[in-house]
Amino acid sequence: MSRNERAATAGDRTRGRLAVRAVVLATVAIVCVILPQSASAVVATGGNGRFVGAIDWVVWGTNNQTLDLSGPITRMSTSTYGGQTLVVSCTISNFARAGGGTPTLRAYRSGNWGGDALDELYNIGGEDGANTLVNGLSAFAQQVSFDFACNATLDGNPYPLNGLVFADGEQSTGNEFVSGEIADSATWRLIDRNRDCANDSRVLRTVAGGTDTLRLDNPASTLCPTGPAGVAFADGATSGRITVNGGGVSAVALGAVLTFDHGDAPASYGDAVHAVQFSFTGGVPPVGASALFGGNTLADTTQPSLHLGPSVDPEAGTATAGADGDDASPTGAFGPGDDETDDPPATITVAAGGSYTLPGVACTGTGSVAGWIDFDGDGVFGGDERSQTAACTTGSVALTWSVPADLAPQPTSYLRLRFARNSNAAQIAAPSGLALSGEVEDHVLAIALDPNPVPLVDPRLAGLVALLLAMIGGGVYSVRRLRSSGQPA
Ligand SMILES: [Ca+2]
Ligand SMILES: [Ca+2]
Ligand SMILES: [Ca+2]
Ligand SMILES: [Ca+2]
Repeated sequence: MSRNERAATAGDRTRGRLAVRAVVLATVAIVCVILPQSASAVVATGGNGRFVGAIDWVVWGTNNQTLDLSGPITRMSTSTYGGQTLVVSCTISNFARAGGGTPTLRAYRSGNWGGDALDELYNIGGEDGANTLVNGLSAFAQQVSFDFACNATLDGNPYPLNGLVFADGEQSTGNEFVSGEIADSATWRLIDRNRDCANDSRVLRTVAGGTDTLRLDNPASTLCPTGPAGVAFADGATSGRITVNGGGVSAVALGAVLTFDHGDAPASYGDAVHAVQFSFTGGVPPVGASALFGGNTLADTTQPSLHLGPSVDPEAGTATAGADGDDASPTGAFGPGDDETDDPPATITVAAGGSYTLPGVACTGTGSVAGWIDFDGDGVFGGDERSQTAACTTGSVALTWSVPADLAPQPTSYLRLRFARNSNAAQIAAPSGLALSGEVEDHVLAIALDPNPVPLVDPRLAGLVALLLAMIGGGVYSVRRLRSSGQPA
């Protein structure tokens, strides 16, 4: 081939590759437009926020990705709890730019700007440049408004979301702000905030025309090297309208609070999961202008109505040999880290065919309690290792087991306790799986063999035995009488 032919062939190959690439890109683009993007739930794994691990942040794209605002954008996050699939779906739509013109929104990674505070509170991989959590929606040098609406389903059935998280994802200064407008039947609560100097920013709350609008801004530009910035919760609202005003860049972040309690016995015992829905109290900013730090307090959580022991706390689930992963979780906004303080005896002494009763299992709320003990030490809670179902009416219950014949004394075994609303009692028939209320607690214990077991006698048999003994006793008495009277026995 001549140099020219080679060049022509190489050019054809390049054009061919480009054509194929264009078709692939067009196909990907079409798929992205047609299908709502679905991905695993994204929660922060680091940061000093009060709800790290509990907020499912909506990820709108890769960092700085420009979003196609020609139609609604839906993002779905999927997580699995006890074999059931929870899908949180959020849609933004009806985009408008103040003053006319084409609105532009980009996915934003808090930390792109060194003054951002959200990445100090909630991040993956670290703060600032190390953060890989892209949970913001940013506008640059324009004011963009849009509707948002979120819902959740569990295995296809509606799952209640109590509200949505709304956060300042960048650092607001001058005319910059993020605002959220919800129905005034719902309640704005401040749940988190961050700054690294004394300077304060502003919270502006406006209630008018059936709506309640919260705006986070900093018109005096009293900035810290980081922040100040706030995080709020739209309590009772899962839809509304957001406005992001960027002088330079400004960003908002949205998320849902998902809280579940998991067992912490070794994984072989199965994943016992309970949905624990906390409510918030307090933290409502005053109507009008107030200082984010100086004029406000943060909301507190309220314990769910059902829990074992003093409290329940949510966590991702930490199976450990000591069944203490939950016990060791740090104290936070959901209460004490160790919510499993009512330990069973270190050693229980039992005999095969006997019974064992664990008294004083503390429970708050009205519901059903059941327990499992791995009596045979096979690493599984068998059907014959379950106690009865005890009715809790707030206080405590006693759980009783019939000890299986294949009892194996052992230094390390496990107790699992599950508690659920009576309407969810069927969900604690098994030692694993999801229950929509209550709590699971796992504890370690040793099983010792009782050398002198009290024989278990069926009450009906006991009556028969007493009768037989009476008859035998009567016979001996008659023989003695006959002997003492000199008559032949
Ligand atoms: Ca827990
Ligand atoms: Ca535990
Ligand atoms: Ca507890
Ligand atoms: Ca077992």
